[in-house]
Amino acid sequence: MILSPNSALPAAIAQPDYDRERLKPRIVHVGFGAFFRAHQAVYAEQLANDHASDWGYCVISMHNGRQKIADLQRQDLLYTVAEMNDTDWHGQVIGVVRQALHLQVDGLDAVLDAMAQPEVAIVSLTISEKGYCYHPANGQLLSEHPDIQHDIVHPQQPRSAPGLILAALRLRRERGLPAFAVMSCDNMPANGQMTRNVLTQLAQRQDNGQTAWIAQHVAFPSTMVDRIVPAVTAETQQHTEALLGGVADLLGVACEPFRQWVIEDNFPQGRPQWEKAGAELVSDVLPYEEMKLRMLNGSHSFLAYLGYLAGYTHISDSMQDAYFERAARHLMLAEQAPTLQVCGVDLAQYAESLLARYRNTALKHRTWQIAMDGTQKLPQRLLDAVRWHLARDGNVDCLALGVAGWMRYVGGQDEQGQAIEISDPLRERLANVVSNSREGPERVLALLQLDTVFGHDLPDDPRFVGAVTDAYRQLLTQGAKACVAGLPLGCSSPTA
Ligand code: CS2
Repeated sequence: MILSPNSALPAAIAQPDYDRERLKPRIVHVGFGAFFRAHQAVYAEQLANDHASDWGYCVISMHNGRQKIADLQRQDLLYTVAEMNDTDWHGQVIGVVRQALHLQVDGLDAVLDAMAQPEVAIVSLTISEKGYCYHPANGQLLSEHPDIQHDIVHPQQPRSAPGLILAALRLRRERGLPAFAVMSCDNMPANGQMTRNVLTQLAQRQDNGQTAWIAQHVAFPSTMVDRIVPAVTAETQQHTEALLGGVADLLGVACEPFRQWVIEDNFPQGRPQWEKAGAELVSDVLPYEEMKLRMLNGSHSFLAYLGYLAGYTHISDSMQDAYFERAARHLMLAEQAPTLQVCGVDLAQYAESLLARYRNTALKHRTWQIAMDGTQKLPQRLLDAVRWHLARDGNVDCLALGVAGWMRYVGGQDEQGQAIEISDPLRERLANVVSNSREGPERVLALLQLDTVFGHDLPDDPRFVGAVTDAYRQLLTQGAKACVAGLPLGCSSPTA
């Protein structure tokens, strides 16, 4: 039996306590992944339950996730979110999705029509870094991306998410409707500004007179989103089924109890009252985004690469190693925190709260999962802070070891000589660089030539190149565990 509105669920499971018919799909969300289900949808659910909000969602998947959309439809657009800590799980059924479409199944016209409904005020996105088709090192449109090349020539048949949004905006304009706000909920600094850059540059290349209209009418609020939502496993599904008293949920997600959302308050066509569900609406999100990207995501990536190489399957496993915990704390406080400008946050306390979240053994957050897409993640997670320190002649030991860990990881073989399955949009390019360079410093130099990751400045900086090469050499000779244990962590760091 699968989840439906008539399922008899245990009393402990919270269920929609509002008339779902009353909700309108006023937000179209592109990217119906686990993160959206466990984050933004949960805020909307709280608003519908406790504050009579009528803000519902239309969710769209573009390429992957056919089965997910079909499953969602089978479950009358319901699914469960389970919050887990070391001792228990707490489940809640989410009912705010009112419509679900798949670009390849339902077709472009249906998708564009949903995005061009008068009540749509916001299009939000969780398409991961690579979905924006941007250049991670400089934040501009990656015009050589094959989907962008396609969308430049065929604006009416978009393949990329930026192309889809432009086509929907064009349709709204033709129908005489107001624009919608475009809200990125992915982990990049200034994600609103970046989304604006990408859309505007693609519109310019398409050359159909949309650029000025976009500049005038489309808002691109930035956001900082935070909740650890590991990929769903068979174990999660079984656990969810037990929680639901034997009812199966094909879309259940499980996550940590913590959630945070900081949103730039810039929604000309209106927005839900997210603040009533605990979100922070601010005028400038960047300091929060940088804090989260560098302290949380930066240490996550560090733990992912070094932890994977050291044989730790999950982040919580790496936290059992006192040297890994010490290194993560040092990275956060000595190498990332000084680079931040956020006010009114106790960063030492923030670091401790992150480490406590990482220790949650129920999460089973795989280092391999976080290690994915490193070419899209390194710039904002580690390299921005590297640049900050280089400009001040500061110490980058941990940051350099994190970068070297990534290089060793994309080499494709772990410390036992077993193959590593690399998942990255530049996978082939990485494999090429690896097979055409000799193991050791030569490989470091070859990987540093990836300009969408390192830009042109870092490969030219002897201090950075030296630090990464040293760390890489040590990784080869001593292994990840010993390198992390041997980090010289006493050094003082400059302050802003
Ligand atoms: C993680 C993030 O997979 C990753 O790269 O670092 O998904 C992280 O769990 C979230 O950003 C937490 O909010």
